[in-house]
Amino acid sequence: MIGTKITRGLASHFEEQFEGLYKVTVIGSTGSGKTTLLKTLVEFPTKAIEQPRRHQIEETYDATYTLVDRALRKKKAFTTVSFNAVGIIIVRTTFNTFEFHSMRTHEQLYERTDLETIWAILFFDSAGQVRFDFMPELCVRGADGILVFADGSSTTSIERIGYYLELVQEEEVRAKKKIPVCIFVNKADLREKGLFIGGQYAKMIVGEKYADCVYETVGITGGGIEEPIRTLLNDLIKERKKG
Ligand SMILES: Nc1nc2c(ncn2[C@@H]2O[C@H](COP(=O)(O)OP(=O)(O)OP(=O)(O)O)[C@@H](O)[C@H]2O)c(=O)[nH]1
Ligand SMILES: [Mg+2]
Repeated sequence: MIGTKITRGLASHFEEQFEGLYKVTVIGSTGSGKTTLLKTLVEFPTKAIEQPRRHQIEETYDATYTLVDRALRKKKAFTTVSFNAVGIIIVRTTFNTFEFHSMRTHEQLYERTDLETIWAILFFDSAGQVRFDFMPELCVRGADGILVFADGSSTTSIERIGYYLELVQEEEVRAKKKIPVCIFVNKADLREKGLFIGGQYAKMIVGEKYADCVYETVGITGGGIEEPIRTLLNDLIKERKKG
């Protein structure tokens, strides 16, 4: 099992504080910013699973990919062509601040006395292109929590949230448990350029059941994620205690 040595280490050093290992799956249409946002949390290698993005080809074959931000089209960008398991240790300190650490650096935490709660999260970053639709389907299996991304500058990407939520609901039925979800309507920085459609439209699409799970985020800086991450982490603990 991935991370077993690390989780054992954390459990033995932090008997009270360590809440265990959780699988959090990250799904959403291509170009919505899944990999970008995860990279603001910790550094991780992507060379083997990212390939150069071919904007024009994706726009032809992927209805959710309509790049309105011209600056992005010129930029050298990548797309995930597999899934990437990224291990992140998230800690809440006694000052109620959050920190993100790569699992590789777990030993550096052992000296710390200011850690109140510790989660080991295995984020499954999946490929968003429609030709890889089997990937999110596989990755939601056994997930403890799910992050659904949409490109907030694309109506088709926002509308596709509904498809991903169906996968979540199917998995809830299969696993016979509730799976906490956060919906990130990403690229909120594009509001300045008048290109951001916004969370309100997403709330309408997802309906009452999920409206409170919708957040506007900025993937390139990690902006807007603190509140949803806090909520998700607490919900993960709650759901595990129930099960
Ligand atoms: N303006 C802006 N651009 C963003 C933001 N987040 C991501 N991007 C850009 O959007 C592009 C796609 O981001 P990725 O992180 O590769 O998207 P992805 O969801 O991982 O896409 P796939 O791997 O194809 O499923 C990149 O060029 C990012 O720099 C954001 O918050 N604002
Ligand atoms: Mg990606």
